Amino acid sequence: MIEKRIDELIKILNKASYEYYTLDNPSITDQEYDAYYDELVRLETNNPSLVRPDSPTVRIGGEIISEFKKVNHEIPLMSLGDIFNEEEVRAFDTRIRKTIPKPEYVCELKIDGLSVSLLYKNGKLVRGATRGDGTTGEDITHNVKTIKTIPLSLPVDIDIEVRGEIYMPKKSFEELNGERRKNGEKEFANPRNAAAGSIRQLDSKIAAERNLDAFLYHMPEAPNYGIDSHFESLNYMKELTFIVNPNIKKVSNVDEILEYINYWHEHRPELPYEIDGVVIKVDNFDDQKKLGYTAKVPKWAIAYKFPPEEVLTKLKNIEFCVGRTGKITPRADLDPVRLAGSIISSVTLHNEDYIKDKEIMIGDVISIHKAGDVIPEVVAVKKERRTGEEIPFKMATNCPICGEKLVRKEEESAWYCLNKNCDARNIEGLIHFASRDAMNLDGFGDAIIEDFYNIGHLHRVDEFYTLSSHKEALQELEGFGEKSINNLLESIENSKNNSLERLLFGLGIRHVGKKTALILAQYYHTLDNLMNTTYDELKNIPDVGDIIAKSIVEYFNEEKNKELIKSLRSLNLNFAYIGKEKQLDDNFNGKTFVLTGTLSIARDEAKEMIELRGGKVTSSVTSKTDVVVVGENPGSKYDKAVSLNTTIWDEAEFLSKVQ
Ligand code: 0OW
Repeated sequence: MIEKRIDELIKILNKASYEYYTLDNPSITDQEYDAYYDELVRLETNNPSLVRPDSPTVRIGGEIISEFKKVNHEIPLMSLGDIFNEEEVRAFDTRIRKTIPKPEYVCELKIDGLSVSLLYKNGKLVRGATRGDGTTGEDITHNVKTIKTIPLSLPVDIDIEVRGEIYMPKKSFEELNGERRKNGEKEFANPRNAAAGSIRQLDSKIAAERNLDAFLYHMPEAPNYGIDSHFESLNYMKELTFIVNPNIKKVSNVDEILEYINYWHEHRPELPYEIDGVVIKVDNFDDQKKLGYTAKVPKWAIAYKFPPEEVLTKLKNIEFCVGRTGKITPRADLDPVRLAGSIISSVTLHNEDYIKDKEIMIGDVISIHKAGDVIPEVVAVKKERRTGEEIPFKMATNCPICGEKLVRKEEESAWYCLNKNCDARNIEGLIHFASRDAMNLDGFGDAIIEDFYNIGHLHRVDEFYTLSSHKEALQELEGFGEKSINNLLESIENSKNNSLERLLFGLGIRHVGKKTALILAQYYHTLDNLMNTTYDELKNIPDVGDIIAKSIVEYFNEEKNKELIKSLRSLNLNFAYIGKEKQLDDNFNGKTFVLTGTLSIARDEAKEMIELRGGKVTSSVTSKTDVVVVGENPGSKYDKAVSLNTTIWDEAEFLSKVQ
């Protein structure tokens, strides 16, 4: 009977998949697996009504959802307090011992991915959800099903929720970024961002290709299953065929905790996935209950965060980059080195003073780390490594691209190339116009823009809109097939409908950044109103002021800019503001906000919500900060806010105020 055969095949295949991916110890060969799999596909194709939700054929994805449904977590997903050094580890243990004289601890690696909640009914996976703000997450079931170590069904037909971390293995991350580099797409900064970007795909076929994996580490209702301790719950999850991290250790004193921390700080590079620290938990559930919780985190657990990874490498040379404003930025050319999940081969040296302050010489061995986990930065020069061969740094005197003599504005630290026809400035201007925050011409990598500039098809931003007449040149670009050319031309065509602030920002008017462009677009509504305004009116707009007003009036008085606007108009670009109107709200109006940690909504979205209500978003916490909005894994900004006693909203509170 077909149904019976399908049931048999699903059992065989899911068991084989568990042995292969979770135990790394298959009991049938790949050929046997494929034969069973093909038979199941045939039976399902011929009997669509008999397809089961726990069939391994769902692993390849294919379900496309239109948007993410919200999910309410019955039991909120907690966050963790952070500590950063040995002294704080000892303080944690001392604090615990005040309530629990002889605690047992469990030490776990802190997987650097994104939290997930898995719900099983009658032993079948029914829902996967992101943590969100802890109480409201997003339904990602369609993507969770493509993760091969997450069981589609359990060996027993029970209802249970388990929680853990979805991550992207380092190898998969390297491969994915290699692909994206080849296609001229923006690379992911680190495996966590790559995992978050992958799990938030609407099309599960894409998620299925991303080789995501997971470790489970928490049963929110373990006591209901007759389990008395965290370590026992981990063993129970393993029996249920969940994948639990193999490096979890039970210890009974703080020295063993520190030993575990030091061991994994040293052996972290050998792991096939990124970790950003260690999680320490009191093991016994009665003890956890006695210790209790704060508003956001359990008092019986803590996350020890490793210091930002620092690596040594050689500074081979210093090059000078010319920005679209003509600003010259020295950049260190390094011996490529792996740092926190990516390969670093250059690092900015900001300006001449920065180089002199750090006494950097060409040929030096320097240490670099990732400030804020993403941007590589020079920590120091290893002077003791000097051999005498090093070459003192000399600031360029002429533009490396056009030869123009460089000028340095008084009191400014930067040198500039003021040649308006400098090729580098023009190329950077075109790159800026196409960039994500400006006209967002998708698929236009910097190299392609430079190519087209050099062969003469793209010298001014309006020429983006006549590229379709150079299709043969596009075809010659490597990696540019028919599909990617059409995608590119389509994205250029679509950009004509952008709201005015994108065009204003894209034009690269001096001192008119993304924020100012939005203020001007919301104030004037059309480009013509802006072009016909007066210096006085501009100057009096809040957050515009004298310098920006002068720069705008000068820009629109220049003949070549008038000519450009005329050309863009004839190409039918939208010159009107079509963004969202401001609605001032007392919770936000006139207040300064800082966002920290990972929010379930995009940063830009949260920023726009605040600005549309009259608020301002800045990047660092000061005494002038009115509110700090705290997401998952908040960083030092959260600690600063606590120390300054700044108002703190978690994401739930923020979302309730923007409703
Ligand atoms: N990232 C992790 C991890 C872990 C939770 C449940 C009880 C207290 C927090 O590897 N190994 N264990 C927990 O335990 N949480 C982890 O990650 C959390 C999720 C949200 C903030 C932390 O990253």
